[in-house]
Amino acid sequence: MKRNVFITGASSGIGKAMAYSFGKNGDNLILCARRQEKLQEIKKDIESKHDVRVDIYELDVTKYEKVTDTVKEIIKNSGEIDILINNAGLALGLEKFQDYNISDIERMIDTNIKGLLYITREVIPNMVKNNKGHIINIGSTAGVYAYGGAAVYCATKSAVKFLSDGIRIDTIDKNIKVSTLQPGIVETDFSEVRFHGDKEKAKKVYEGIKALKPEDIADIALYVTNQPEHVQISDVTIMATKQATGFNVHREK
Ligand code: NDP
Ligand code: 8X3
Repeated sequence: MKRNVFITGASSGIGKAMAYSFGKNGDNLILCARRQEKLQEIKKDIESKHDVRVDIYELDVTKYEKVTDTVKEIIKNSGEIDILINNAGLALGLEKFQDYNISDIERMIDTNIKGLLYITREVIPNMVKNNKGHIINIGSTAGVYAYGGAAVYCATKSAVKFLSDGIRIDTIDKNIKVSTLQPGIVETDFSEVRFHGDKEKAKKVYEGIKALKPEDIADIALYVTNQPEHVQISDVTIMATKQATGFNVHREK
């Protein structure tokens, strides 16, 4: 049976790679992000390669009313959501907390915490009613090991881990699985977004280390969802071989 997999932030990086891996696995996809032109291209490409249905929705996860309307529309169009992957997220800035721009702080909290909560709060009642579902939340090694210049980003990803744990407890009597994936450095547009479009600065983050690829995380997400019904993978932390903790990275000169 084809599963309906709803991925937020599917227009680039890890979300896009997950769309391809679940599509290849034969799952129907519900993809959302703000950039529609990117989602259009992904839909066209995946539908041309695999016998799956790809529905796309323009959605900013920070807008609560839009989230409620969109989730209603998705359920009307696709039926049940079997797997929800809360991936949309970002870091903004890398500076001492005392120097941080307040709008960057608010956007990280609004996207990484409130956006994830809005989506999950709208999707989960049906999972509870149907007594079935899987929620995968994308945390980060930043939620496990704080590092300098990223206090707020680290706090948002730590919140993701504890939200997952709390939701898992609250749905313990249902056949609902909740998994947190916590990647280390993955080479995506993440750093370009963090540095407000500064490509040179972004490139340096990935210099001298063979970083993870978005496909590495997508493979693991698929594995986590392909376990027998009685097996729940609660947490996975994934790092490049030359990364030992959130901030301990070995770079070749
Ligand atoms: P990208 O910048 O490549 O992708 C981020 C995705 O999030 C885009 O599809 C973007 O879509 C979407 N997004 C951002 N803000 C919103 C919003 N308000 N509403 C809807 N969608 C939004 O980065 P990554 O793929 O690396 O990041 C994906 C997730 O992985 C994030 O949660 C990030 O924190 C996490 N992560 C990344 C790591 C890394 O090293 N790259 C490591 C650990 C975790 P659009 O702009 O079109 O809306
Ligand atoms: C992204 C990984 O190490 O840049 O969550 O914070 S890191």
